[in-house]
Amino acid sequence: MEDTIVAISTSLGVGAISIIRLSGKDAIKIADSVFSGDLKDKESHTIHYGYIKNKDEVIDEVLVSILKAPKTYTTEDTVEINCHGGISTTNKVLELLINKGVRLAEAGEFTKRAFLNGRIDLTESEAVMDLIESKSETSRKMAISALQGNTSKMIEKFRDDIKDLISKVEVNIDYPEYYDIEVMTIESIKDKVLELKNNLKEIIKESKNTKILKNGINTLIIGRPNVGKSSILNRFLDEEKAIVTDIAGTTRDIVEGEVLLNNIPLNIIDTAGIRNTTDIVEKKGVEKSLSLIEAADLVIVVLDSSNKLTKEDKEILEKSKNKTTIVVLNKNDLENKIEEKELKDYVVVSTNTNSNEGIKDLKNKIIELFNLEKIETKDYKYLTNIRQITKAEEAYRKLVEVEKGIKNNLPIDMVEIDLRDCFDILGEIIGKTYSDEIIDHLFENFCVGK
Ligand SMILES: Nc1nc2c(ncn2[C@@H]2O[C@H](COP(=O)(O)OP(=O)(O)OP(=O)(O)O)[C@@H](O)[C@H]2O)c(=O)[nH]1
Ligand SMILES: [Mg+2]
Repeated sequence: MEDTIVAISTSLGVGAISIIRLSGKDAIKIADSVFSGDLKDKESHTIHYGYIKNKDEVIDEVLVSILKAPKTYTTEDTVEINCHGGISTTNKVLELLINKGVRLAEAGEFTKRAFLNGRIDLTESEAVMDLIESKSETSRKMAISALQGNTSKMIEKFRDDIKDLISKVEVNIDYPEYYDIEVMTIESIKDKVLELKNNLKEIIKESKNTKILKNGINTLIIGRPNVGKSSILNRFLDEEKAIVTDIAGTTRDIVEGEVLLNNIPLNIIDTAGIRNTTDIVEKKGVEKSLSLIEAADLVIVVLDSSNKLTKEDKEILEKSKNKTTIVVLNKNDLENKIEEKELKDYVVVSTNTNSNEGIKDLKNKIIELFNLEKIETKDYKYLTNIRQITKAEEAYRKLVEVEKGIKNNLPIDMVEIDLRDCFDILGEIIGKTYSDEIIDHLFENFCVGK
């Protein structure tokens, strides 16, 4: 981390201001070399007005912030240049700085430096990206909670408890001659292991649920042609997003839309109607519709209630049976031909997209099925991504081993090995132990300039 890096930290497009950020030991010196005034002897956390110049040519009128180590985002000397927004000015200033010898930052490199320099841990680094990407109030709250260190604190508490257990065990290993003390120790740690195991299990379960809160509910609308799938999507979005006609096979490819339901994004996909067809384009659409079932969190199977259930309807219902499914009986303004008992195993909502009838019921059903009502009261102290959850599951399995070891009267030093493994795995969640490969991979998914 010897070199100085630079990147455009705002999104590149037309806007009033763009911010170009430099970090590293030469940040101030290099900014000074293209600035009209003198930046070198200025105090930390001060802002300076002037021009960015390429020799005698004025490139832009700017404000430059000087932030000296260690109280900066990366903990290194940092300079932020507020230049005018827009693509050409911002790029020109960036080009000038690169010509002066700074290196263009990789994706996430500023945050990676903040982590490697010890200012934030791994869950906090991940929270930075979550915060930038959050699309709803709920995901924002989760991200800021993790960024404030709540996830880290929870993991640290686990590690402290396990460290405690390890020290109890170690006392016995140091005095092997007192066998009855070993028995007593095993007795005394047994309850604590069970408690930790149960707590971790609960956290994993809750964290998996909250993943949906963060990423939204992937909702698939599926059904035979002409049953009213696109009409349902349009009513949900309150706009005529998908084309609706009375010709079966109108939707050929997927149409996507997003709405917030109790502050949770509902990512809705309207699909091509399912039927046997020789039309090559439609056939591809049908295959795509079916393939999307697997990745969906919620499948809305739309039926035309004015027609008896067909073989295709039953096939679609069968294909969605392992998913959270709502069956929509659409066109309820027409005479009903589907008997209630045929759908007795399903959550059913009756709708008419012409009058909007039942759309509110459908939304309420989703709120009920995904427990969205109670979400606002959650305390957001959870693991926030799949990496963290996978590690927690590994740690949980180690605690299961510890429990088994105790039950089977294994030598206490064997039990200690599993406890130590558990401690290390929990450390990986917050980045106490890490490999360069994992860290590189993790920050690759960040945006440039953060
Ligand atoms: N009577 C009645 N007609 C409806 C209702 N909903 C949709 N329709 C009509 O049914 C026809 C098909 O609607 P779409 O929304 O295009 O159906 P789809 O399922 O998306 O059809 P494909 O894209 O072809 O698979 C249109 O003529 C709509 O006006 C309803 O609740 N009642
Ligand atoms: Mg359609």
